[in-house]
Amino acid sequence: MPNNRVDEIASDIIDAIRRVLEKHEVTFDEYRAGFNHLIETQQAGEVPLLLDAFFNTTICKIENARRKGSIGTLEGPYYLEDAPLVTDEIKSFDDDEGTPMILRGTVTDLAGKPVAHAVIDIWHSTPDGRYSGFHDNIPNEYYRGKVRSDAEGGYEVRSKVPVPYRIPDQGPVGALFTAMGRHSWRPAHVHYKVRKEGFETLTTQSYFEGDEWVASDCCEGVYGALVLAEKIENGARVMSLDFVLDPAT
Ligand code: MBD
Ligand code: FE
Repeated sequence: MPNNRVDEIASDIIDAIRRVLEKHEVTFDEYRAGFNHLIETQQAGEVPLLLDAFFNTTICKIENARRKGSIGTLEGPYYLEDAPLVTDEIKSFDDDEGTPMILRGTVTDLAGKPVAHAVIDIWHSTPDGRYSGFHDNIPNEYYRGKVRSDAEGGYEVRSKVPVPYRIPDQGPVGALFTAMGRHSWRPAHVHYKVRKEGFETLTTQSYFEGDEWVASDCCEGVYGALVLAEKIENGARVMSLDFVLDPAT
C-alpha cells in the first residue's frame, strides 16, 4: 500500500535532483563518479556522517520552529544509546591531559517549574578529537554518561574539555568538503539529549566562546544561545546550560 508522505517527499527529492542534473548538464561519467562516491562512503562507514553533515541542521531548524523550549541542534553520527548512568563524573582516561570541565544547569518545563529526575545523556570527543565506540577502540563507557536531574531540576557532572572535531580528510566525506572548497571542522562541542516522560526529548549541544570554528561550523549546528562564555572554576572550564522542555505532543 503506498504511503502518501513517502510518495510526496521521495518524489520531490527525485525531482530536485533531476533539476540539478539538468541545470549542470551532468555527463554519464560525472553521474558514475557521484555514484562511486556514494559507494565509497558506504564502504568507509560514513553514510551517517554524510547525511548528518548536510541535512541534520535542516531538521533541527524545522523542529526549533515548532517547539517553544530550548533550542535543539545536531545529534550527529556519534550518539550511542547505552551510555552508563553516572553521578559526579563522566569516565575519561586519567592520562588524557584534558582540561577538567564541569557541566551544570537546570531542567525546567515551559513555565519554569523544575523537572526532577530527567535523564541528561551527555557525549563528547576525547581531548584529542575522537569519539568512544567509533574511533580507535575507545570503550563505549568513556566520554559518555547519563546524569539525572535532582529534585530541584539541577544537574552537575565533571568531564574533560573536548576539542574541535575535523571530519577525517582522508575519508570520502572529508574529500567532498575539500573538493567543494570548504573546511571540514566543527567547533569543540558537548552533546546532550534530555529525556523525561511527559516531555519532548531535547537534543542539543553547547559550544565554547572563542573557539576557532564557532562561526564557521562545517555542519551548521551553532546557535548563539548555545555558545557559552568562558568561565573557569578551580582550573575547570564551567559549561552552564539550562534545558527548557516542551510537553510531549
Ligand atoms: C560530529 O561530532 C558531529 O557532532 C556532527 C553533527 C557531525 C560530525 C561530527
Ligand atoms: Fe559531535
